[in-house]
Amino acid sequence: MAIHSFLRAIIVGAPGSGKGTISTRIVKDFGVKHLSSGDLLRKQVQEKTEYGQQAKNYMDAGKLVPDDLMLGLFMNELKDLGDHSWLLDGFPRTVDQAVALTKSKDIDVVLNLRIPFDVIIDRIKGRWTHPGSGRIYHVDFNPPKVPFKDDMTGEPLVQRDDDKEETVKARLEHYRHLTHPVLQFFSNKGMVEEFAGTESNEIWPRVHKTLSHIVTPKQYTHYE
Ligand code: G5P
Ligand code: MG
Repeated sequence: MAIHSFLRAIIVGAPGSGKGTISTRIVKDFGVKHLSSGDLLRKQVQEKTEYGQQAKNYMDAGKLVPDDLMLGLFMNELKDLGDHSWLLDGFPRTVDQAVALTKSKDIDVVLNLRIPFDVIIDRIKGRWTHPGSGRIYHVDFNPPKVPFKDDMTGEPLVQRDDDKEETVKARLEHYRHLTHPVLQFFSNKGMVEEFAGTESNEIWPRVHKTLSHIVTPKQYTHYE
């Protein structure tokens, strides 16, 4: 694949597969703009906007937010990306979303994280997030410097409302039924790169190598 001047990528994977974790590393090494649909929705919920109030019930039940609502919110954000490298995390999640996206944007690669479901349940139990920035921690894997406080701001960390075990199971079911066809959609176009494993630290160098064939990294960071 030829080296491009900027990167247009999508990261896909089940809830808790490490999309946010790997995205943070891609942002750092490749200087891309990261657009997370979940972070965008949680911001709307926090700010009690019309979008947020409609989306919250679906999110708390572990269901996908309806396409018309999601497209209204996300496609608007996409307009501002211009000629910048970008990475979409959590979008598209249905075939209708994928069709709408590919009508307006070219995509270089779809990164698919394949993590066993039993590993995921354990990970989500230990996740804490900083609501203001979306920064993610884990009690063992990636603990904050001060327990339950964000490293950058010192503000309290919270557990996501949709991280209760029953809700996580519902999210995994919806993933199986609705998002799998999205992968098929992109596979048919030859765009999907698969990353199977149980550890983000082991997957990350492979993701880095794949992306380095598309764009030149801004910096090289090595993770143990
Ligand atoms: P989100 O916000 O997109 P999900 O469900 O797709 O949510 P989630 O939960 O954010 O995905 P992730 O980003 O894939 O998971 O995973 P992560 O946060 O990086 O890692 C999970 C935890 O494991 C963290 O604590 C991390 O530190 C830890 N971890 C990572 N790697 C390792 C490791 O190697 N070892 C260990 N021990 N730990 C590790 O969507 C939320 C909701 O928004 C709506 C839906 O309602 C959805 O349910 N939504 C949409 N609805 C419709 N259409 C869309 N496009 C939508 N997008 C969002
Ligand atoms: Mg995430």
